Amino acid sequence: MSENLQDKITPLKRYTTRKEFLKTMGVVGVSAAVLAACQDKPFIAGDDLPAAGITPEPSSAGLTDDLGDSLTSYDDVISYNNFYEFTTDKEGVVKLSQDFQSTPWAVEIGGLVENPGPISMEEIRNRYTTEERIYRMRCVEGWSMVIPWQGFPLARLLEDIKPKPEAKYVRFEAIYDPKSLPGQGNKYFPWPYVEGLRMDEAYHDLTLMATGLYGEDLLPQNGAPIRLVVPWKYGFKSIKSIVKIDLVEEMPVSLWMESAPNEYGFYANVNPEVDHPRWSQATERRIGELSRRPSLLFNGYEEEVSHLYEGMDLVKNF
Ligand SMILES: Nc1nc2c(c(=O)[nH]1)N[C@H]1C(S)=C(S)[C@@H](COP(=O)(O)O)O[C@H]1N2
Ligand SMILES: [Mo]
Repeated sequence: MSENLQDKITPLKRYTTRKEFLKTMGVVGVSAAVLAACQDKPFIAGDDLPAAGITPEPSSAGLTDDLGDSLTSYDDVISYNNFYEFTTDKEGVVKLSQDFQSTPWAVEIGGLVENPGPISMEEIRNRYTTEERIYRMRCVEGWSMVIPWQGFPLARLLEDIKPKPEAKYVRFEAIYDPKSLPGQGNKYFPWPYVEGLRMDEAYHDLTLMATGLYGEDLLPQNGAPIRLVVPWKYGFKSIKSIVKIDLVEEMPVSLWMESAPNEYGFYANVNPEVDHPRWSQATERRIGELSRRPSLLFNGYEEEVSHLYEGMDLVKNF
C-alpha cells in the first residue's frame, strides 16, 4: 500500500471500536466538529437511569453537543429507528434489518455532473477523511436524539463530481430491493425513498455524508453503509442507504412530498411555529428524557443556516 493511501486510511481506522471512540472523545474532545463541544459534565445518577441489565455509559455521559445537550444512549440510537423500507414499526426495524447486505455497495453518480459513474464504498472510505460531528436530530413526529456521527461533508464529494452550472438541486435515492426490504411491499409508498437538497444546502458545511456513529460503522437500521445527515431539517430529509446521487435542474419530488403533499414540503426545516396538520411542532421529546422540551428554529442551527433562507416565507416554504 502506498504511503499516500495509508495516510488517507489512517483517520478512518482511528476509532475501530465504540469503546476506543469514547475513550478518544473523552481525552481529546471532538476535533473537527464545527459545533461539538466536549465539556466536563459529571454523570448524574438518576438522570437517565438505565433499565436493569443494561450497562450505563458513564464514558459518554460527559459528551455534549454545542448546546450542552448530552448524547442519546447508543442503545436508543440503534434500536429506535424510522426506516420504512423494513417496517413502519420503530422498534421492529432492528430485527428485520439484521441480515441486510451493505457490502459490496456503490453510489451511482449521475445527472448534471462532469464526473458521473459509480463510486464504491471502498473508494469513498479511502478518498474522504471522516470527522466526528455531534448533531441533534429532530423527527417530524416530535421526538429527538443527539447523535455522534462519523462522516464527511457532502461538499467534498460535490467538489469531486463537479456539478455543471445548470445543476440546481441534488437528488438522493435509497436502495430499492423489495426481496430484502419487506417494507417495500407496502404499496402505499412510492418507492424508492427519494430526497433532495438545494445546491447551497448541499454545499453547507453542516451537511454530512455519514458512514458511522458512536465510532462504529453504520448498522443497517441507521442506514448502512452511507446516509445523509442534515441536522437543521426534520429527520426524514436524512435519507439512509443511498445508492444514487443525481444533480438536477428541477426541484426533486421526495417520497414524502409525493405520498403526503399536505404534510411535507421540500424544505422541511425544523420550525416550532409551523405545526404539522395533526400535531404541534412547538415541543419535542428528547429520547431518554421524561418531559418535553421546546423545539428550536432550524433545530438550534439558526446562526449557521438562516442566511440560506433570507427573504423566503418559511411558512409557505415548509
Ligand atoms: N431510506 C430511508 N431513509 C430514512 C427513513 C426511511 O424510512 N428510509 N426515515 C427517515 C426518518 S423519518 C428519520 S427520523 C431518520 C431516522 O434516523 P435514525 O433511525 O438513524 O435515527 O431517518 C430518515 N431516513
Ligand atoms: Mo422522522
